Amino acid sequence: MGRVRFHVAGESHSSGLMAVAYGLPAGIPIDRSEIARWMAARRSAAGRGVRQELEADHFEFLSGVRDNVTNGGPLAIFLPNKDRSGGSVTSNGKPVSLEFPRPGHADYSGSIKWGVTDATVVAEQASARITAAYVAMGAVFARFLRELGVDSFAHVSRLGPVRPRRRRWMGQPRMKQWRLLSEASRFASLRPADEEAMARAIGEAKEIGDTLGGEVEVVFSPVPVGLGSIQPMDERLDARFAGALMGIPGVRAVVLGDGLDGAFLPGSSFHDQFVGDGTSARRSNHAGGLEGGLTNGQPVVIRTVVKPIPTLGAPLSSQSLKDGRPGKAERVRADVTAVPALAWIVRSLAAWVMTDAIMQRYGGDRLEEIESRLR
Ligand code: EPS
Repeated sequence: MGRVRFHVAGESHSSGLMAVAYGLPAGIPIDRSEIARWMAARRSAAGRGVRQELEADHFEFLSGVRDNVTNGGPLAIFLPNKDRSGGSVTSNGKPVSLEFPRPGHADYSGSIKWGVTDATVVAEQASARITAAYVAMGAVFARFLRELGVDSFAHVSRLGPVRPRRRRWMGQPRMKQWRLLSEASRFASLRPADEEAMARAIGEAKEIGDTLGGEVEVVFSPVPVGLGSIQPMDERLDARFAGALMGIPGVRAVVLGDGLDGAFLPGSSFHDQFVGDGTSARRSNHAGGLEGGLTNGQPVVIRTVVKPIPTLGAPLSSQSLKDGRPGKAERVRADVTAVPALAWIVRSLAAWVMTDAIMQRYGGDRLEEIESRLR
C-alpha cells in the first residue's frame, strides 16, 4: 500500500457516489471548474447512452479543502445521483428484475456469490457509474502532478475495428499540444480522420444492437528518474500501474510501453539504448519509461485494453437465475462503448499511481516542500 490511498463507494442508482483520498499534501489548488470539466468530458464522451443525459454529475467536498486548496486532511468528494431508482431500468423506463444474467457481466457470479435470483443487487455494484468518482478525484491528482511540472494526456489508441496510427512517445513530447487535442475530442482522439472512423463504427454497432471495446494510451512527461521500487514486488511501479488500471471495470489487459508486441523482438531491437550524452536520453522508448519497477526518465507510456460492454441491444444467450431455463440476457439501458470515456478514467487512476510514487520519493505535508525537493 502506498502513501496516497484512494477509495470510492456508492452504487449506480443509490443516492450517490463518493471518493476519498488520504495522504495528499496541503496546498494543491482545488479548481472546481476544472473538476467539472473532467467530469463533463467523461460523461459526454462519444458512445455513451441516455443515462449520461440524465446525470449532471454535481459534486461537493465533504472535507479536505479550505480556501480552494487542499488542507492536508482526507479529501472527500460526494456526487449525488439523479437517477436514484435503486435498480437497472429497461429501455422503456420500467424497472425489471435481472433474472437472465448478461454474459461478460458480474450478474451471474455475483448472484451465486450472494444467493440472489435477481442480479440487480450485483449490477448496482458492478456498474461503471463508479468511474465518475474515479474521475472527480483524478482531476485533483492530475492537477497535483501539473503543479510539479508532470503533464499527462490520454487518447483512444483503438476502438473496435478502428486502429489509429501508432505514435512514438519519447524524449520530450509536446505534451501541451497533445493534451489539448485529446481533451477537445469527444472521442479522445488525436486525429480528426480517426474520429470519423470511430463515429462510423459506433453508429454501425448501435444499429445492430452491438457494443465495442478498445484501448486507451496514457502518457506522462516529463517524469523524474527513480520513482517506484525494485522490491517489495507489489511496489514496483509496473505492478502499481497494472493493479490500479486493471481495477477499472471491463479492463482485460494493461501494457507497459511496447511490452506486448515488443517482447517477441530480440533484445537488440527492444531495449532502449542510451544516446550517450550523459543524460537519460535514449534512442527509443519501448520500455514505456519503466525499467526494473522504476521510472527511467523517458515518458511513461501505458496502454489499457477494455472489452466491449456486456449489455447488448441484441441480447446474448443466457439462462434463468431462478430455474436455469434458457433465454436471452436482460435488455437494459446501456452504452455502445465506454472507450472514449475510458481515456479520462485511465488518466485519473494512472495519475493517482504517479501521485503516490512522487509522494513516496519526495513526500511532505505541503506542496511547496515537495516542489523544492523535486527541484
Ligand atoms: C452502466 C449502465 C448505464 C450507464 C452507466 C453504466 O446506466 P443505466 O443502467 O442507469 O442506464 O449510463 O454509466 C453511468 C451512469 C456513468 O455515469 O458512467 C453499467 O451498467 O455499467
